[in-house]
Amino acid sequence: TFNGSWKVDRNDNYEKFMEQMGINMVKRKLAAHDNLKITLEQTGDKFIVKEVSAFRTLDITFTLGVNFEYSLADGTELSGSWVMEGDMLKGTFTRKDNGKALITTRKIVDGELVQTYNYEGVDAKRIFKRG
Ligand code: MYR
Repeated sequence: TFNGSWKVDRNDNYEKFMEQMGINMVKRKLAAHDNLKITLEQTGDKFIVKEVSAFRTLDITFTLGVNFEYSLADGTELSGSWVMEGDMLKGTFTRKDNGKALITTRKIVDGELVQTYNYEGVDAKRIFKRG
């Protein structure tokens, strides 16, 4: 189960990914140490995600397979949805400003929540521990 609170522990290639997203160096440096904490609460097909970081606090609700809007901390707007593929959550989002795809997945691996990101050929991961 994904339910519970997760604190980011480490990143893999996240700065390169943010660079590919067009985020400037100052913001990348800040975002690499954003102390992101997400709390996931799944009930059937519905999720409530509480996101807390150095930048902001927000609640997101979505239903698997149903499109919703999400804005990144820098204001970039995405639209897309999450689906379950086996025991993995897969999110397919589109940037509203340029139409390009951002693909993300969440999976529990050895008790950690591994979130992958792909944008325009660059892959990254953020790995969260319970807490
Ligand atoms: C959620 O489930 O947490 C809400 C929806 C998330 C949508 C996709 C998240 C992509 C985040 C990319 C961060 C990029 C920073 C440049």
